[in-house]
Amino acid sequence: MGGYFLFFRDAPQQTPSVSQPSSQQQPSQQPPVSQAPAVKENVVTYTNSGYSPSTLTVIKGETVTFKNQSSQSMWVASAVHPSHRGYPTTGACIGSTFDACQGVQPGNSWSFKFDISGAWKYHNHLNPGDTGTIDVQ
Ligand SMILES: [Cu+2]
Repeated sequence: MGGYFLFFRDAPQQTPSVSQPSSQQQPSQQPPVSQAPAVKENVVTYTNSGYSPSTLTVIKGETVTFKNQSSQSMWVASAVHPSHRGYPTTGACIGSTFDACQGVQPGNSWSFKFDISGAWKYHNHLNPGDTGTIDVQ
């Protein structure tokens, strides 16, 4: 008399794998965080009537560009003429490093980065009556 055994293989339970959404897409996507900040340009324009604006306020560490749109050369230099020692740095041509150290031709410009807080007066060394102030905060 033959018998047979039924072997029940205890197969691992195959739970149906929960199908996950391949990528959960958020309805509201955030814009990229690393957007370059809008470049704020600090410009002083020099014309035959002088510097404009006469006082420019900037943040410490910012750079100011002096554009010569006059018909004469423009030599931006720290007050006080002629020692140019108002801006408290040294090592340039006369006194402070806040000094173009040469005439900037019409149509050209000269830039300086202000790392020290204060209200810094300057003038056109070639026409010392033309003055202005950079207020560094
Ligand atoms: Cu001067």
